[in-house]
Amino acid sequence: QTIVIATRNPGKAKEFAALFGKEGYQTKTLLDYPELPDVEETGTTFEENARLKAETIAQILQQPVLADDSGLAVDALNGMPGIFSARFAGERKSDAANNAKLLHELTDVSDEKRTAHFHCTLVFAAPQKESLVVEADWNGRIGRIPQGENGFGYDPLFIVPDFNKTSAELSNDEKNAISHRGMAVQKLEKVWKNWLEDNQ
Ligand code: ITT
Ligand code: NA
Repeated sequence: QTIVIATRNPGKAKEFAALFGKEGYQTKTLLDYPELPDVEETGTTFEENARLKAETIAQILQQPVLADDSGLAVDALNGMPGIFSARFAGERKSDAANNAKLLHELTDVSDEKRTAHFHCTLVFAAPQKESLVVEADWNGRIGRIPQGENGFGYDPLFIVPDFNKTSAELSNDEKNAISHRGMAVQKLEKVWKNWLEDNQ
């Protein structure tokens, strides 16, 4: 059984491969389908953008497709970068550039006020069906220097309370067991079998 995930983010692709691999599924991503178009994320919410990605690719492939729209919401920045997390420092900028911009914006923000959470919305779409939507958050705070080499995106700056380490210092398994994406996948696995079988 193969799950197609409408992402071109290699960090997400690796996490989904591990999360679904544990359940005995293979995964494919848009990195395996270079001919498919980039879906423009014109939505104003995580759900809208996840729907755009999942539903567009499900229509083209005529099969079920999962998409992830996620991001980091920083309280001292009124929830920014949020849905703009991938492009915080500009289109096609590196994770390092996004992290540098985040640190810059938080220069004068004290330790107690550096709270933040990662958010993940997953949308599972299939032709002729109402999409399935699940979401989860992961609370933490933003450090002052990038630390750790694992993960991707803002992981080197996201300090996980119970570990007192950044999520880039956690092993892949440790991160997947508690992250926004790991929790959203757990929620999805509780409901998707019924949804796939239900010919509404
Ligand atoms: P796709 O749309 O192709 O899936 P993307 O990276 O553009 O890839 P999003 O629009 O959902 O995906 O943006 C998510 C961004 O949020 C991502 O690029 C990171 O900057 C950040 N992010 C999400 N989950 C993260 C995680 O687990 N660790 C670190 N950063 C994360
Ligand atoms: Na994106």
